[in-house]
Amino acid sequence: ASGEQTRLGIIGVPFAKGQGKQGVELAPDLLRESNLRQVLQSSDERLLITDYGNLHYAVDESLLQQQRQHYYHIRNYADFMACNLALIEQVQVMLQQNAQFLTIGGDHAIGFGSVAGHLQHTPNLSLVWIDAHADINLHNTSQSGNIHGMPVSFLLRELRNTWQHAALDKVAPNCLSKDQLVYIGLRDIDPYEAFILNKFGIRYYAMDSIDRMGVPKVIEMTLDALDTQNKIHVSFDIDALDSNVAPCTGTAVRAGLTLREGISIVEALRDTKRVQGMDIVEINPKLGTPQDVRTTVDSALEILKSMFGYRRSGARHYSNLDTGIL
Ligand code: Z70
Ligand code: MN
Ligand code: MN
Ligand code: MN
Repeated sequence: ASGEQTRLGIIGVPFAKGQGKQGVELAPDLLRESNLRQVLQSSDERLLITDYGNLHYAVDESLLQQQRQHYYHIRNYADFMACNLALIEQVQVMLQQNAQFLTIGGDHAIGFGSVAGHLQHTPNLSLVWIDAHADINLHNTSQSGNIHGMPVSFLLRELRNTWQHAALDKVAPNCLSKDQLVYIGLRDIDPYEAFILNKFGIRYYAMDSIDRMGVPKVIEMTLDALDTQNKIHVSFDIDALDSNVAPCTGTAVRAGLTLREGISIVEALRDTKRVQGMDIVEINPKLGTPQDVRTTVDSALEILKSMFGYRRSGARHYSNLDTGIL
């Protein structure tokens, strides 16, 4: 292989308490058993992959107290915060040792720690949140009490004051400004989430925008909106994809992105050479048939492969192949 190597760190976060269904915690090991490492490696042999295993965390008394006093009305706040505190540290370690990182969920509650950790290493960051859902509920607007529907509200400068008892200035002082966030793929937005998106003028390309403009235009507008100096974090909820290609997920929503649209979006982001962190979340192998699991994992691997090097148009870095045969 020619050219220099790119270091990629991988962390599994088997966290399932951001929603009600068991099974998402199995996804990191399932992707590993499905040859994630080999798939990525063969997509670009210049990748130097380090797998940091699965994240562990411990819940301490002060978090339980925050939960009892302020956040008893939502589910598993103390576990959520303990896991994300550990992830915030882990992401910073990975970025000290690698050029890029991949966080494998778990449910989307871990999007908070993954992006917050990224922001502590790289304060000037843009976020592309690819999802059927906006995940921007507040503790007092959520209809479900599930924290996987809230992580974005912990990240945005304009909303973090709604988590006044979470000590965010201490655990994650760097936050994201709303004009460095773009959503793609939304089609299931709660009423109060729509109110927030519109009140703050947050950019989102819901499925109707994709139908009207197509992926190339949506990507162009996304990249135009984001600061060209910034690194990019891509948080990919597998439920952004249509349920026929990603059936095994807690809330499969029909009429989503085709696999080709998903790959197109990820390729275009990858081609900016500014993507420094990615999440893949909400894969639940306990839902659906073995064939459904296969389909969902294969779709996830296609998405990850395209993010970390594979080109449908053919690899271009094999100058060592020029050995005189042609
Ligand atoms: C809803 C809530 C959600 C994923 C469901 C749903 C959120 N807005 N996110 N599935 N991945 O409960 O807040
Ligand atoms: Mn670094
Ligand atoms: Mn989500
Ligand atoms: Mn979702």
